[in-house]
Amino acid sequence: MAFQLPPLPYPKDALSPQMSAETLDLHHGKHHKAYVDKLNELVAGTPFETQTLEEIIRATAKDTAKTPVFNNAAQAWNHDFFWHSMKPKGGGKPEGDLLTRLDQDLGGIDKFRDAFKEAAVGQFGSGWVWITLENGKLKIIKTSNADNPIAHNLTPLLACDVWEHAYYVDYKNRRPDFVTAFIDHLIDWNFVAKNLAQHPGQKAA
Ligand code: MN3
Repeated sequence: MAFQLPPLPYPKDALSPQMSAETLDLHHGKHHKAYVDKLNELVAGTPFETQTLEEIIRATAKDTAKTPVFNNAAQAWNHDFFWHSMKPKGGGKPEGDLLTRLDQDLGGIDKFRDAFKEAAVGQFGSGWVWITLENGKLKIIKTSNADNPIAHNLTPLLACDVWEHAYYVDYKNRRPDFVTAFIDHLIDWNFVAKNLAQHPGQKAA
């Protein structure tokens, strides 16, 4: 059973004007699809064919002979996670346990905004910015190219794609404006809370 391109969790025009239908058409329909198609090509007839994306990512993360498989499996996973990190009329502030954790671990929503933006702008070239869970604490990290938290045994909670293809149609070279719009209008904090709740063993005491 070949890997499939998962559908977007909302209509293509649902994130407009912060992320246009044109961007989603290209980013999901062309870029994300290309990673899935390439992965299928690379794993055909190998044991990876029957594994999950997460299993492939863990198995190939440190194997330089398998870099193309890692890159395409990770990008296939990263993009699906990114689509679910956003929702129409998202942004604002999280609630409940997640808000407490954000206050404790990241110094509150304003400090989070600054640190997340700094990480996004500071990522040289292509990559991703994440909220992860590390040793029971929320943490902001950035990764290059296809690299992701799963490859480092961290738990991803939120992803923002900062490859140029994520924002060039709507923001040209203005990555900071894209990331500000992502934080203020697109983040689905319920998705973050749901991911956090799946790791109760890592909750703060
Ligand atoms: Mn992308």
